[in-house]
Amino acid sequence: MRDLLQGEARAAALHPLLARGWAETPDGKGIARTFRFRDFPAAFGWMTQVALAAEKADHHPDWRNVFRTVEVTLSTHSAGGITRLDIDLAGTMDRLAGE
Ligand code: H2B
Repeated sequence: MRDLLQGEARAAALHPLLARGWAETPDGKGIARTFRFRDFPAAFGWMTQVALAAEKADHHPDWRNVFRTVEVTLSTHSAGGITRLDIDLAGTMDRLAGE
């Protein structure tokens, strides 16, 4: 789970996320997406749900909330790049956002 994804495996794992609005960060070590919600309670409620899932997985997002937007970057810091943990957490975030 914490092994760096590289080459074909990385491309295949990223493909569906890129189609849903995620993008690779300029340094190639993470994936990023900005989520927009109806209002602040919706944004913060989603963050709370994600926080519980992240803690359970022992894998945590880098994120920034401004009113009803949440900017997210996912990277496995200990591995120095993208692992299955980031792919899975991105999927959880999308699902909890109703996508
Ligand atoms: N989250 C992320 N995104 N990257 C990590 O390397 C990481 C983490 N490491 N959450 C975990 C916690 C580590 O610090 C604990 C001790 O397992």
